[in-house]
Amino acid sequence: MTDVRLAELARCLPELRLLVAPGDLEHYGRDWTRRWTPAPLAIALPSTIEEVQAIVRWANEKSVAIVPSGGRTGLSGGAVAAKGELVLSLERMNRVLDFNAVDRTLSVQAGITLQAVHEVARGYELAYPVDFAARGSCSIGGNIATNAGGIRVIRYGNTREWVAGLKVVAGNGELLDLNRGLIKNSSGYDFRQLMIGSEGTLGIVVEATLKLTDPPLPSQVMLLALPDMEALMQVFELFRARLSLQAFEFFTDKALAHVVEHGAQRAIDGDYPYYVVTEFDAVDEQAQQGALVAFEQALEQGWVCDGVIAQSEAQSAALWRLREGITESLAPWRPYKNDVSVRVSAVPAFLQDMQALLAREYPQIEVVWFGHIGDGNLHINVLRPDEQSEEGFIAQCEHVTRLLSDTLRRHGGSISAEHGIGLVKRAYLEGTRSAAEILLMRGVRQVFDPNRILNPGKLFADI
Ligand code: 2HG
Ligand code: ZN
Repeated sequence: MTDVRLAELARCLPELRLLVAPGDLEHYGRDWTRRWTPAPLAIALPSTIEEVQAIVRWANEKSVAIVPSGGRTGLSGGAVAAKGELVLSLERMNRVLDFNAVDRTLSVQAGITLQAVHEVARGYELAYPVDFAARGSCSIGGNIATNAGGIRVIRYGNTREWVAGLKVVAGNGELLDLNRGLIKNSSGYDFRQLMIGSEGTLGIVVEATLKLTDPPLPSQVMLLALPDMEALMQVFELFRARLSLQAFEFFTDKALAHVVEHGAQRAIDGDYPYYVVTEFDAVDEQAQQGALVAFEQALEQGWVCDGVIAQSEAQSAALWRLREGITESLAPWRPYKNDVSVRVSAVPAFLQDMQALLAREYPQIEVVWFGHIGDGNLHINVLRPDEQSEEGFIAQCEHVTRLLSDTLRRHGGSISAEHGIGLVKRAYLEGTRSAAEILLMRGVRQVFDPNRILNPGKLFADI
């Protein structure tokens, strides 16, 4: 270990696991964006809160930046370490600490995966309802840092709704025990909520107390084929009025082509431009009948062209794969991603403007969109043509994102619905947040992390 700063860290914390092998630096220095070349100083894998605190104090003394790291499944560069930072991975802090049956809460260390939380909750005949495709690798700490959303927000809301308490190591090494699982706590500023979505720039989440709820009711999954974009919101309104929706997700024919190419089973014959996967409570025959009636009404109106209802768990999983497998099927292209949102009522007008913008600005480029339309959240994945250079492609996408940011501003939307700002979107923050807000955000950051050692350069340029 040649770096003197690292040698000192190793001396203060002889038990701390530190990695410096090139393969480890590469593995832990990047997230799913794959745009930046990883170049961290080293990787620290603490196993206790005390170790995390000591690392943060050392970083303050030595002016070393820290990149907090969970499952690194992020899509905005929030966990990228490309400038000699110390990656502080919570990977070893992945235990369940406590289940409280009366409070219906589960306390966990930050490095536990979302899937493990689901499984533990299920074991207690309860549910942790935040869910999305990266569940097997993403960590709860990372979910909290980005206020992750996913496929059940329409029913259950974002991560923010499910955090009853947080333990956080602030930028000065102080341990904060925030809200302690209380349901009611009207005692001033709620720092727990401030930490959620702060992308590791205010503190390092080390433990979380999560709220659990009743398991979802028996449900059914339906796939619908739609003739046009207008029909999407009409079907959504009809289904929301008639059924108790757990999810309402959409994707285009282009997304379907990729996911099928990647091994998923096509469930509807014929070519249609838009598809919806929806899941709804179906407790009894009457509820199932209600779904068929809604479907038939949509058919009569010309809002849907075709549809299938899953008849088994395996068929439900196969329909979900058509939606959940999209990101993985596109990964080889390393797409440029936008993750935008508007209020649900603004979706039709926004979509019109957005469609026109993308058609005008990306005439020769494949653009794949899909997302959580019932939450007003759309994912746009832009695929680089083989003949275009990486730099030229990114420059073009950044130009379009600037225009998209203006469009979003006009529609009162957000440049990041659920993936976070990270490095990818920090140049567009002012399209979504006012100058006064950004100034206050910087001020808050200064209070929690006076030496700016926590994830500098993420969320906003660190000046
Ligand atoms: C999803 O909804 C994820 O599947 C990923 O948020 C979105 O890859 C994307 O753009
Ligand atoms: Zn999403």
